[in-house]
Amino acid sequence: MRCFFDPRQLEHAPAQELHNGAWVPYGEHPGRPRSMLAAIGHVEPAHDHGRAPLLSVHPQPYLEFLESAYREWQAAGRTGDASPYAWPVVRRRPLIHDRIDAKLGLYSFDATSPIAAGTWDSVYWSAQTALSGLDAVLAGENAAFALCRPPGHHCGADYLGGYCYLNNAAIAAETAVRAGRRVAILDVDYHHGNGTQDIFYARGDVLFVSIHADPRTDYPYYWGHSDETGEAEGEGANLNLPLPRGAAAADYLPALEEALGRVSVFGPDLLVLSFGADTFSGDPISHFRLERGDYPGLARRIASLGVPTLVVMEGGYAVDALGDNVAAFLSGF
Ligand code: OKP
Ligand code: ZN
Repeated sequence: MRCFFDPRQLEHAPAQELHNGAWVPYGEHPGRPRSMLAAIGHVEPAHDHGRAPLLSVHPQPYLEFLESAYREWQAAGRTGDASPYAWPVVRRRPLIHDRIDAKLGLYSFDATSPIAAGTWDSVYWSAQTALSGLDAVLAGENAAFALCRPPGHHCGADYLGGYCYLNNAAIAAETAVRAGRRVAILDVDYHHGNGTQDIFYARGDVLFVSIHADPRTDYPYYWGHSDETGEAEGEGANLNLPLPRGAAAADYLPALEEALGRVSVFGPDLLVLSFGADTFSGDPISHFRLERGDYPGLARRIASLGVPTLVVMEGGYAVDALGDNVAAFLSGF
């Protein structure tokens, strides 16, 4: 399978201060792509598609914020990485904000995603990697793998969060729609893809289906519940299939059958698969029990739809096992 990755995606490397004052890499770090690169072997660099496809999902002021946030944080005399800490939740109203601290809260929904010196370059090239994988599928490949990192499925059109800054899967999906394809998105990361859901929630022309840990117990808590079915034109084009903690392959497979059934009825000619390997039993922040040996079969079942598929990388934090788990999954295509 053709695989895509750009070395600039390694530059995003926020640090996290522990209670004892020590600094460690935070949860989503460059060791993740390194593990996948070691297992996959051959990757092709991304082509630069410019900003237009990013702007098809994300508004210009949000992109300007992402690109300048670290610089503005430093210019304000702050040290370390820029990270939101105050949000306009109570009696919010539209205001013009100049202060970087205020902008961070305006353009985020949580505090898990710091902006460091290399963040903009990494997220820009992560999106370009998704677009480069899409080119391969549009050109006739049955499947391609976009080794996107940082991931994207938690961020919405104008907010970051959950280690995500640009929604790579949504950018690829929207670009495919504009190329005339009928697009379904299937999200099999452990966590609900709340950002992708939000971007397409009122759209009937793009199907979003997600299998994930029940948000009553797991991040992102406020989205991913089974009664979220879409709105307006998009009513019925959103399907959430939450599973309880502890779910193993025998529990996962029926949900996958239901998800694929819905995808089949929708009748896409292109599938964007948001793939997270954090469904693995050994994942340090997740609680499903899929094993490496389960991944090829899951992938084969998805591939059996016969729909050209762009696999977009999302989460997966058991770093030592990550590359081999991803390679196992890709071997099923
Ligand atoms: C991103 B993706 C850990 C809290 C982590 C954020 C999880 C983001 C997951 N102490 N909360 O969906 O894999
Ligand atoms: Zn995840």
